[in-house]
Amino acid sequence: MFESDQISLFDTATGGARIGELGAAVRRTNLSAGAWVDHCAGWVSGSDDVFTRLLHTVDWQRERRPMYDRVVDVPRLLRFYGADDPLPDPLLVDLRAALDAHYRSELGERFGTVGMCCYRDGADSVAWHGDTIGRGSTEDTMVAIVSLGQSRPLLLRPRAGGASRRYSLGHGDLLVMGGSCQRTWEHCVPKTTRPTGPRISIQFRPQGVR
Ligand SMILES: O=C(O)CCC(=O)C(=O)O
Repeated sequence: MFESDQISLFDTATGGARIGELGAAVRRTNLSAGAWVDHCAGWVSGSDDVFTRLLHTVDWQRERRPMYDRVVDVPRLLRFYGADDPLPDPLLVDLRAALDAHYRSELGERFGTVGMCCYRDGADSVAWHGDTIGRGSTEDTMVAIVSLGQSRPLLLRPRAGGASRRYSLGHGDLLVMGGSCQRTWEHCVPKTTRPTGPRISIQFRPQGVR
């Protein structure tokens, strides 16, 4: 950790949301092939107002993509912010700074971009994939996810085959996929038929990782 980056428990400027300490609160699980996952339940507290604000004020984008012989709706809303783009809430700035303070020495660079997904209900989902459009296809890296709103499971499975793992991501939880995770494992958020409220996933990635 870099001293100048040190951040302890603090109030953000966002209506009482609080970011907890990382460190002992983070539980690391080593997966196979140099992949690992860090999990910190309840890292952010008091974030109901931020969640509601993001849900209603972000200019969420609907995307469509080709699938076989058709073009289909991507089953979630999306918004992407480049490293130099203004972020839609000061909490996101504080989260990125807190992640940098904790992970920068291990990651060797700062988190830059912020991607957000809005899962409106249980019909929204993301299929099995790794973030391999950019450098994650060839380099170890980290993707940090902060989850707000409805709890949804995030599943991970090794590309080489084998048992999957399940993390239930609740309101304010942090999950970081690290090491080779993007190229040796895949992750997904499956659909569910249970009554399910909205969830926002906020993903912090180093520049060039997509
Ligand atoms: O919903 C999540 O937390 C995962 C999002 C994800 O996998 C992605 O956008 O690549």
